[in-house]
Amino acid sequence: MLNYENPDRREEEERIRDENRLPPGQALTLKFPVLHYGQVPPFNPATWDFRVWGEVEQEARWTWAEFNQLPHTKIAMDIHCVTRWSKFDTAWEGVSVRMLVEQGLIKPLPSARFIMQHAEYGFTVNLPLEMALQDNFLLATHFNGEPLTPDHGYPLRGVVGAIAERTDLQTPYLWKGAKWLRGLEFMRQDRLGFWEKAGYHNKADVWKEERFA
Ligand SMILES: Nc1nc2c(c(=O)[nH]1)N[C@H]1C(S)=C(S)[C@@H](COP(=O)(O)O)O[C@H]1N2
Ligand SMILES: [Mo]
Repeated sequence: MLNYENPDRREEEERIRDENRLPPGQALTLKFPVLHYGQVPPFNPATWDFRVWGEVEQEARWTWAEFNQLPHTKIAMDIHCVTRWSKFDTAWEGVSVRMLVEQGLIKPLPSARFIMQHAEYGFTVNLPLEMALQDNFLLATHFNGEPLTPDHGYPLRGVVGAIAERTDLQTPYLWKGAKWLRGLEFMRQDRLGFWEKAGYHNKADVWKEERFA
């Protein structure tokens, strides 16, 4: 997958390593590999919705048109895949869960401590609520200024990565963001998502190399 002979790639990797942004066991890629289980789902803007339920004061349901009216934000992140590729300075745009909470659009109950991302075809990913509220977790609609491509999660995906110089944030591997996301369930107790049940590490910290359980 990675072209180790590409001099640009090697040079870039050295620069990034010098900046202490290359986690252990990772290699820089200039490409954007596609990884998922199963098929790329179709998208119908007339029937698509995004739901919020569980440990919240009030359940929410937004149509695609409504979702696009929510406040959007942009962040740049380094993303790290458990299969050992990392991609640096990727630009994302979308909706921040923290902002939804701050603006009262989602009101988690005090009992809410974890979230489950629910995607098409029953795919799931769990995260501590604390991490979903960090600046480095986004419900993303755009990558590098363009709508997501179908194989990267169009129209909406969770995405999580490292923000350079924000050493205060925990950074999990990229699988902790679900492509083709359709909802968030707020939970009292943790439950394992799809890859976590398959043996991936529940915490998935890239700096601790928490790849597999
Ligand atoms: N719906 C869905 N989302 C998913 C997955 C999946 O199998 N299904 N795989 C995860 C994994 S293992 C990775 S590494 C990233 C890959 O994202 P990318 O294809 O945009 O590189 O998506 C994550 N999100
Ligand atoms: Mo992955």
